[in-house]
Amino acid sequence: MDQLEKASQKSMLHPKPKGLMLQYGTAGFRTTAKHLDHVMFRMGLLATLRSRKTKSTIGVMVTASHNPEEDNGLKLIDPMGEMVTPSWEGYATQLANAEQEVLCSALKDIIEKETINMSETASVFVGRDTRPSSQRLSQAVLDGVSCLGGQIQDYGLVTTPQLHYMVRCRNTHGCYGTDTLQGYYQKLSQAFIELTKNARNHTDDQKRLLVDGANGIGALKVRELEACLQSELQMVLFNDGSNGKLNYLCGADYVKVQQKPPQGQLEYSPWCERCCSFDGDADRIVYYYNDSDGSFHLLDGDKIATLISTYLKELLTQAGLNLQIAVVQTAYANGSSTQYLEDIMKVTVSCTKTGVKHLHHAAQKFDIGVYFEANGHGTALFSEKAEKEIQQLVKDPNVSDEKKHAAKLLENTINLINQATGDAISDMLVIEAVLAIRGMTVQEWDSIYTDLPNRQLTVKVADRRMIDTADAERRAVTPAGLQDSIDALVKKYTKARAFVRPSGTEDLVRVYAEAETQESADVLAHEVSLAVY
Ligand code: NG1
Ligand code: ZN
Repeated sequence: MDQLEKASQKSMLHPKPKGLMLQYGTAGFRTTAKHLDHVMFRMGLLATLRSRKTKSTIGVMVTASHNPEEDNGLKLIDPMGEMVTPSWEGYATQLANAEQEVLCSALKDIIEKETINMSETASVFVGRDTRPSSQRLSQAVLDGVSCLGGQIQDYGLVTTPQLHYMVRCRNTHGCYGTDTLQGYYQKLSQAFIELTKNARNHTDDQKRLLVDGANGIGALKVRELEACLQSELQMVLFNDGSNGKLNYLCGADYVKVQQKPPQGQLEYSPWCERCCSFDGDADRIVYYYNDSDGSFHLLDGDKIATLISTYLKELLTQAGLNLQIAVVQTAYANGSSTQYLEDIMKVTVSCTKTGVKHLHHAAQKFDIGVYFEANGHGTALFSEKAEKEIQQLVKDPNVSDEKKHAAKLLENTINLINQATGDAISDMLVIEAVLAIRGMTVQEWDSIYTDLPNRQLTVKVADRRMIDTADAERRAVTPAGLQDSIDALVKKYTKARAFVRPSGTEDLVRVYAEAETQESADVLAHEVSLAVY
């Protein structure tokens, strides 16, 4: 196996710090950028093997999303643009942690277990975010791919969801779209312009949206998109990277966790103006506005899921289509959102573990599955059956104008959605289109239901793996007695709920609490975090 020996030799140029152990977690590898060169090279090798195994193009994205600028990370993208399958996450961890002497045999192991034909062609798409370390690290990925003879397409600076989109386009041979940035912008903007033709009172004021680019890749890409939107959306970009640090005091994660506006917002925004924040790789989005009394209102992933699912449900009814629509959430979903969706909207709600791959998988079980994490990462998935029925209705000469109109709206909405993964740009356009079609203000959207006050905290512990959870992470199974303590604390408050879980991306434990008042939620979160020690 010549290629493997060459790869193993080349890997000495990307040395692994002895003893360093990293894990492919919920969002791939993620740690300080200086520890990642060897991981990148090896993931270039692994992506090439995965491509041979699947006979498809595989994606490698270099990013650490909402984490600090000094960090970096990597995600592997499977053929349909989804996160890599779990068994290969295991290989990723093994390969990243193999010491130099055993790297060759670690590669051989994977090839044998997966019966990979090394003479197959291989193709890998690579993308990166704007972190200073990303260019160097993505070069290490490219080295890995070329070392095993894989073909490379280096997209350079792209958002994470743009790379997912490219992979899906390539592997569906153009049925999903064209695998270029221009193809992406054209697909989305055409659908958006078609949809906003149905807008009510679409004045310039209503077309205005403030966009916090988190000083990252999303800001660059919003600028590129702008030219295609024919002024149907007038974005005022701030935190565009010109004088701020990536994710620092800005971006979707900051706004969601701190429950306050990002730095810079007030300079641009009059009271009540609609604003949104992307995260550092533009796969998350949250909306917000400041009230005339100065209070801050957050519209997070739960509010987004509610807006999108109610809009889709209404269109299905108008179109007379009998398709099952469901919303997939995690334990972090605000209790009010779940209650509204189940009791008022009569929509099926399912709860999964944190991490987009779990939500994505659960959403695939329905005709239409809308999934969002509360932090704003999500999208909607349409089954083949759903897409076919909608397309047939659009073409059917014997249906009423009302039904045809609803079917066309559904068809354009499908084209506007990035079904490969959650996508801040695509989600933003969907939300803007829905608000425009319904003639709805951000305040009206916000008033659909009222969030229960909530608080998220983190706790540093010696070993976060001592906490094991069940029931979609809503209950702690170990250590013994912890869940009983949480239950006893929760009982003290009205409409309260709390849970703890080990983070899948950082070395800490996360605590979540919600209750009838902000004070109760804050105290409960604090009390629960003390119970974790
Ligand atoms: P962890 O660190 O496992 O909580 C965080 C987010 C997830 C997901 C991943 C990947 C929260 C509470 N957790 O995971 O939802 O987005 O990062 O980015 O927001
Ligand atoms: Zn992200």
